[in-house]
Amino acid sequence: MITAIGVLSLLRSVAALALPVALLAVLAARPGPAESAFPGANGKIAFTSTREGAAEIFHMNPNGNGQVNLSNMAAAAAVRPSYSPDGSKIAFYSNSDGNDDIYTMNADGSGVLAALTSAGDNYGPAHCGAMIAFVSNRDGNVEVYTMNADGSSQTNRSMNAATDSQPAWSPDCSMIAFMSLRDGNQDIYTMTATGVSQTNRSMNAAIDDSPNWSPDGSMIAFGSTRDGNPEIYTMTATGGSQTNRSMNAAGDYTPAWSPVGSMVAFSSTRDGNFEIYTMTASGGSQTRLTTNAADDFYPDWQPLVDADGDGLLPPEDACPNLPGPASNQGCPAPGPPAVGGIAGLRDGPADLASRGSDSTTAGYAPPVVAALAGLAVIMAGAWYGRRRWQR
Ligand SMILES: [Ca+2]
Ligand SMILES: [Ca+2]
Ligand SMILES: [Ca+2]
Ligand SMILES: [Ca+2]
Repeated sequence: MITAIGVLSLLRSVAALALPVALLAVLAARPGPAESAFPGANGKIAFTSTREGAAEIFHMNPNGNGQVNLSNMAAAAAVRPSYSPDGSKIAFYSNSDGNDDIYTMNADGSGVLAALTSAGDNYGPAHCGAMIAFVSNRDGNVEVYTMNADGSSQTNRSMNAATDSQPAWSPDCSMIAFMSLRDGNQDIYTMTATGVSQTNRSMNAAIDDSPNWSPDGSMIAFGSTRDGNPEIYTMTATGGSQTNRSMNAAGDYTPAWSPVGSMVAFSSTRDGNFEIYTMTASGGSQTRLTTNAADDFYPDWQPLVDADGDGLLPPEDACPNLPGPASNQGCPAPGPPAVGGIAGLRDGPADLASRGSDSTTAGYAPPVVAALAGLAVIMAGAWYGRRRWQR
């Protein structure tokens, strides 16, 4: 069941995006987005949408095709996806247990863990693999916290009486950008992962919010109203070269850098309601990806990483994150980089052939074994996906 407090808290988040600029100025200090951009190939774009009633987390291809509800929280809501650096996990927040708490799931929507937080309202997560940054009001005012990915060691890092929210990791997880009201208006700050060296980087009297670090660590994209309406800006990570990139009279919000670094996803109301767009990092080629009368907002871009060094990326690399042969259930042992890999399969013939006599595939023609293994993975995935999505 959703409590009134949970609904209000969630609506407050959604309303902050849907209200006119004047009200946004008042509400933008409330729960907001937190983004993380990590280097890799460009994977899916996850976002929040109200198209099926309560807010849910969807993903889509970077061209807008294949829009799928990943969270399926039924009557509850799931908001603000944040991919882990290897693209395999999504942190989000939900009111499914009555108040806003941080959850994680696999990037395909499976494996939702129990709430990682409990006391207070907890929202705006930013995943960094071993660590998750998030926002909580548990200590009496809004602060940026970090915790381990299993929910342990929840620690207040901002430690300031003003509102501190919207954490975003630097790509090496050593720094956190965030929004704070401590200097009298919303500005972008940076601090170390343990809260040291908190520094105002945007230094502008207008609203500056929703920071998102570029995958090479050199730039921060953010939202600002300094030119009279909400726009997407970029600046260097120390606050230099602050530049309006979206340049559109409508509201433009919540930038999310692509893992390759050349593109930025964002949400905009320019076509009458909240939709997801992409543009180049300098503001070119602004393109709408969603076309739905409901609100589509809070994009985050999935990094695709060759975690085991075999030269293949997910989804072709079906088991990219499992360590050595002993724990590689259902997956071939990691081998040297594949030479001439087969599209759609984890390993190429050269990789399989290099394993020698300890390979369980000895005696079979390598391409046939690889094809059968790939087919089994695809069928298992399809079965699991159908089972989950039909709930
Ligand atoms: Ca605070
Ligand atoms: Ca400001
Ligand atoms: Ca604008
Ligand atoms: Ca829409």
